[in-house]
Amino acid sequence: MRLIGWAIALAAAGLTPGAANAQASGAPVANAAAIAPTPADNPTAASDATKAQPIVYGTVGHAIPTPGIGEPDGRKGIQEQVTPIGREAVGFHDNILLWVCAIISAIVLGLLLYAMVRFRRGANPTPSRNSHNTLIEVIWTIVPVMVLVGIAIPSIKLLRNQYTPPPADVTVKVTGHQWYWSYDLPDYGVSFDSYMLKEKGDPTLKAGDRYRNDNDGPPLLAADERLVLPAGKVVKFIITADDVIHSFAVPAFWIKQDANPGQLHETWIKVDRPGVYFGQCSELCGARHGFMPIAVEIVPPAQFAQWIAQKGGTMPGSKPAAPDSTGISPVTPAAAPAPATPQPASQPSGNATQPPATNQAATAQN
Ligand SMILES: [Cu+2]
Repeated sequence: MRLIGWAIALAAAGLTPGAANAQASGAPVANAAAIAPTPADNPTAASDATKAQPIVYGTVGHAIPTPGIGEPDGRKGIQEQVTPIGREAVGFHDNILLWVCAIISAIVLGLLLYAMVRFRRGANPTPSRNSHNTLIEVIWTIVPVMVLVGIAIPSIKLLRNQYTPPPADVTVKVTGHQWYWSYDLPDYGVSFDSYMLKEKGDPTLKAGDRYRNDNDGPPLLAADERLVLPAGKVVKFIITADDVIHSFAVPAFWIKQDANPGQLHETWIKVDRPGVYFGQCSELCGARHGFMPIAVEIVPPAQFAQWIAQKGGTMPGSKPAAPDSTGISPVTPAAAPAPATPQPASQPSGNATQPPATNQAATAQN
């Protein structure tokens, strides 16, 4: 709901032509009631516009988000965490930091009140003229130092865990652009771009363009292509940008990593709970900074293989150490049941069948 508030604010400020227009024309962007019940009013849209193929909500890449999970829903506090690091960090925040803050505040407030009453002019007409007390000075130096050290130890432990990832099962290269994200899974031969889904009334929508509906996610967070990743696997993100500084942030994963041109930064997640999780670019990167959301869908590994096949990629593990016999082996998306038409057209990159993993294995064997 807060998001919607922002949408209203932005629309009011005329910052987003689409939103502004939608609002002017009485379209529902900013209306809570409109957000919830609207059914899948526009599953497909892109009839003749190239990539067609009807979207079936609830299938891989189009899972329906759970309200309040992986997206803001107006509650105060930190989003429910779904990674080990996120849970550790929230535990640290809730069970240690908040208590330390509360206790210190209470003690200081108590001392202030005590001094105000006990040493008021009426009760204490001739004030003490002492200006030093070694014992008290030692105490008020040592105690804060101990508090800081007490906070620093779990804090540094958390940072260390965050920056020493376990070996990765899946590696994703994330590139920030003005103003969209692109994702590469080099081990699977999959590359694609991900754009925000515009609202229905947006005047910049071209004929046949798909627009957002509630099964895609909340306004400003839903993306046309989600990054689909397997549950229970360690996923390493290698993050960069190709124009200005962006930041790849998904609150439910406890990740926020700057994407700098010319640099590779790294972070990781391991999510056991399948679901859809949203994030946003979190470094002011230009006029449409607010319109480059991140949508990650976590699915069971079998469905991940299916998604890879849909994207025209191959599962590296799908041919167990077969490479030596017939030089050219990467025969197969065999792993995947390949549900509908594999649908190439949509990705520009050279992602057909990709031999590199196999070649490596072959050379390693020779
Ligand atoms: Cu950005």
